[in-house]
Amino acid sequence: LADIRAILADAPLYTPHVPGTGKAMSVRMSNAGPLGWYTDRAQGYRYIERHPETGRPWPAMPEAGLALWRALTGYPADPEACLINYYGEQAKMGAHRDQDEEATDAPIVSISLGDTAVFRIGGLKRGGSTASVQLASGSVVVLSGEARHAYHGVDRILAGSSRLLEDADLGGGRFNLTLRRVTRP
Ligand code: MD3
Ligand code: FE
Repeated sequence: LADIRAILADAPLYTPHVPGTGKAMSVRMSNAGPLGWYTDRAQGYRYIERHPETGRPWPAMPEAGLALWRALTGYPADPEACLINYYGEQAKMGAHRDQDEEATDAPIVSISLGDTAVFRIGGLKRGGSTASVQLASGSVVVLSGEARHAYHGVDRILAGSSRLLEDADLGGGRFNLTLRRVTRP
């Protein structure tokens, strides 16, 4: 959490926008590492090297995240992006697949802090059966193999389920960090 606060002090949370419609997403985001995930109305989903508002390079990838990646994945190269999602009480994320990475063989490591999320995971095609899983504070999930390319989303946040973020300026909510290899090593 201290690492996240230091990152956000340099690279503030921004509001991403859906390509085409320009609708604001309810999740606010920032990144650490050489690349950061970003989307706006005109240019859509992509990885960029600098914060869209400050113009500065993203802050360094947190060492604790790198250590988790190396211990858990066995992947022969380090992650290039640490996407930080912040969910307020009303935020959610619709069903989608993560497909903006060229390294399609690399897993994704997810770290959750703060309020519990009701997460949903399906299969490789939209509209199949799904399972609901709660991601509580401290949950670390490695998405690899077929699951890496499955549809998934966040149905809702269980407001008040964790006290971890409540004394902060954000006043509760949830952080999720995803570590991603973007380019092919
Ligand atoms: C399952 N984030 O940022 S993390 C995302 O809780 C995203 O903020 C969610 O989906 C969150 O793209 C979920 C867990 C996760 C990450 C990637 C996956 C689950 C996944 C990729 C494939 C399948
Ligand atoms: Fe995702």
